[in-house]
Amino acid sequence: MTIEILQTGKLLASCEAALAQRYTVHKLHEQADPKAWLAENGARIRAHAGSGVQADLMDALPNLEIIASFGVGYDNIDTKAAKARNIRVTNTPDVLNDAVAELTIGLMIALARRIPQADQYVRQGKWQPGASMPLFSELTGKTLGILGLGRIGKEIASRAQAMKMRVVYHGRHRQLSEPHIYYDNLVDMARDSDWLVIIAPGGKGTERIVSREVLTALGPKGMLVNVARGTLVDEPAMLELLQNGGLGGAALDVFENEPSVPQAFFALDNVVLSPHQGSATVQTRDAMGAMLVANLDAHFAGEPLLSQVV
Ligand code: NAP
Ligand code: 8YV
Repeated sequence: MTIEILQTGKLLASCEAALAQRYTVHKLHEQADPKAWLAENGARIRAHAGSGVQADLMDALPNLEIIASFGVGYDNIDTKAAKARNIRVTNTPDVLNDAVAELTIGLMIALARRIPQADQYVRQGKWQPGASMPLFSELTGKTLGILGLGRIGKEIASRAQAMKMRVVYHGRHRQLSEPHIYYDNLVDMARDSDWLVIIAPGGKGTERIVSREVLTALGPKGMLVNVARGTLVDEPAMLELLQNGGLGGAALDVFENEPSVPQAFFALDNVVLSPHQGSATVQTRDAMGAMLVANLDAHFAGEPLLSQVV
């Protein structure tokens, strides 16, 4: 008898194929009446593959043993509820560090040099004899404050150093093995930085920690990059400061209510927008899918999990 598992959303094709080879996969998002399907079949489900699992779904799956999440961030899983029900939770750390760090540096250069705007300038025929775009800034010699010097933050730091930037960081703890200057206060770090990159986890503990005060401290020449979660930033305050010159610019891969992005951002020249693409390369997404599957396989073989968060 094969093990029955549940998806509640579409997954990467290579990941879905690997799951289908090993397990009987049910797709809740393809059911005409998901609630009725759960009532009838929920008790047979032993694993969830994907992301975004809340307590009500756990209750509808009384024999759920494991939630194998696609992604390193697990702010969209109720880990407290999982723990209380003895459900294990896994994620996909490390395999995406390089891809996210690459995109971060890419967004920084794109914003500093207005690469998307320059592309539009040429395409729209504005590059005429005698015409030129304004001069912009560069990364060289600037100070980068990293909020969250974790697995991905460290990869961003080493790439930023290759861009001849000075790196400082803020987190809840000083990391003695790191050579960069530590700030225990985020406002102070923002005040001393030219760039602020956000790469700490989402969830209740970090909600809007990049407050109006932090953004104001970063200031009119300051550049913000968010590749973590939209929830870490006071988005209305950020928008207002970008509009009135209180903040120099922003490169945003994540948003508070994504994929819905406030239209007001579209009118701003000091902004670069990206649709949550941090890990979005074939090689990284394949590796994330393989890790999700490997966690399920380990669980059902009674072996140690690769990456357990609960
Ligand atoms: P990680 O290794 O756990 O690092 C997280 C860092 O954040 C740690 O250095 C931690 O330091 C700091 N931190 C945690 N809570 C904090 C708080 N309340 N205040 C200040 N700092 C805090 O995580 P990671 O693997 O680098 O991933 C980071 C996040 O990136 C993920 O959770 C995910 O949301 C996001 N992400 C986004 C994309 C994308 O596509 N845009 C892709 C992958 C990941 P302390 O413990 O010292 O506080
Ligand atoms: C997404 C991410 O998970 O890993 C994370 O935390 O934010 C991304 O890698 C990925 O876009 C899948 O939805």
